[in-house]
Amino acid sequence: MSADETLDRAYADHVAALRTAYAKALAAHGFDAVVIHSGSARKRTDFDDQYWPVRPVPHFQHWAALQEPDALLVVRAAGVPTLYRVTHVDFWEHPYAPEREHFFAHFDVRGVASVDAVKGSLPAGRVAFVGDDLARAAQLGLDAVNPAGLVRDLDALRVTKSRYEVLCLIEANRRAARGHDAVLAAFAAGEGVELALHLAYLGATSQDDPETPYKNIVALGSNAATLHHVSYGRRPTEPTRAGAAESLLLDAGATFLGYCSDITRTWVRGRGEAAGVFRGLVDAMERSQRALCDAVRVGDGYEALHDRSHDQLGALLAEAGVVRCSGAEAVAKGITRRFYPHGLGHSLGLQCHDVGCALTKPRGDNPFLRNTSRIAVGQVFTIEPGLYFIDALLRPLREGPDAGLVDWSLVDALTPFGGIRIEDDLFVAGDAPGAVENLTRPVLPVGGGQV
Ligand SMILES: [Mn+2]
Repeated sequence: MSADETLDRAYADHVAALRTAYAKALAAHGFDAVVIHSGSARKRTDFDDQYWPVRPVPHFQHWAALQEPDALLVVRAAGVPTLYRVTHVDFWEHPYAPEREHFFAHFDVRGVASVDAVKGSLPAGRVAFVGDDLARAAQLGLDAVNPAGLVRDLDALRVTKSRYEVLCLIEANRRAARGHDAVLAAFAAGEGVELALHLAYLGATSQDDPETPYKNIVALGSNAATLHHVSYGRRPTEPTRAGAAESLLLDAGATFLGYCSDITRTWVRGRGEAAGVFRGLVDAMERSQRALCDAVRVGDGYEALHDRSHDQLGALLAEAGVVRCSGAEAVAKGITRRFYPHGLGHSLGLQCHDVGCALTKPRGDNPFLRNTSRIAVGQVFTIEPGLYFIDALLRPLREGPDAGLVDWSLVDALTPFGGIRIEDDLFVAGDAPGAVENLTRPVLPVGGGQV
């Protein structure tokens, strides 16, 4: 079977399962049908006439890989769903053509002149509206807008991924890998302008900036200490100009049929004492990240894995001499949380931070953890431990009673390198220990290191 046939068949199973699951959810909440609106273009500001490209609502994309405003999918308790597409007569612009057309055959597709034209064709009975343009719900005369119970059940369907969705996530990883390879090559060749690296990534992945799953994080040197560094430098950095050692943190993904990849790599070029220590830390973080990926077990809490990432970071900081206490003490005193403030990872799918894995709050000392679920077959999530030299977070430690537990001259020497994050996307394919598939490493084998 060709890859295209495999994807088509997997989609047929995906949509059949969705129809069954939607019928159940509709019945559970007393609805006869649901209208899912793809979305509307949003204005960049109220004071001009420019719009952002539409990013379809995920419930819509769960069915149809169609990046088109004002498409309406009507799903009833039984029968083939109806897909209404507004046939725009617009000589200013028109929407993206879908990358693949495999989904059309699974819907009763109808062209309409406007959203208003759908109103008379809505199913009888109680009809819910799911979407983010509430004006459209009003236009259609629907007042059950994003009903909480129904939306919760529909979101739950996105937590475990179908074979089709995993194939899309694999392709999204493959595309992102091309970008990471291109940026690494440019960095290795001496490129020291963040904007140039960002544009190289877009070019290699054939993505326009608004199409990426999230804004690329392209950080040279100390900018890596800004966790979401997206204000790219437009001139060569100081170390590049001086021919000194430099680090690069690239956190960037790609989309395929609406599904996202989310990958981070950290590199260092050049030599010198501090660069050597930093490289050693990158290598240690790489080993730690791989060990965490290997430790994923069905039935365990993800938060326990996050705690384990702090234990490993504590050991690693002690080993490198960054802390002058045991790793366990560094964790117990909250020191590792000053070097690694974010969570170990998050659910991934149609949204970069996908739904369903953060239904309960994390413990108070893990405020930014976005996955508190029990690890289950079918989940896709990231594993992305980090280590950073963030002045604002380290200052209270430096000025507090535990200051003596840190080698500050070493911290100061490492601060120009910003930080380290290594991130892969994992699919829990089965409940045996070896049944967790890393979707990233087959296409991007190394997490970082010296170039
Ligand atoms: Mn991530």
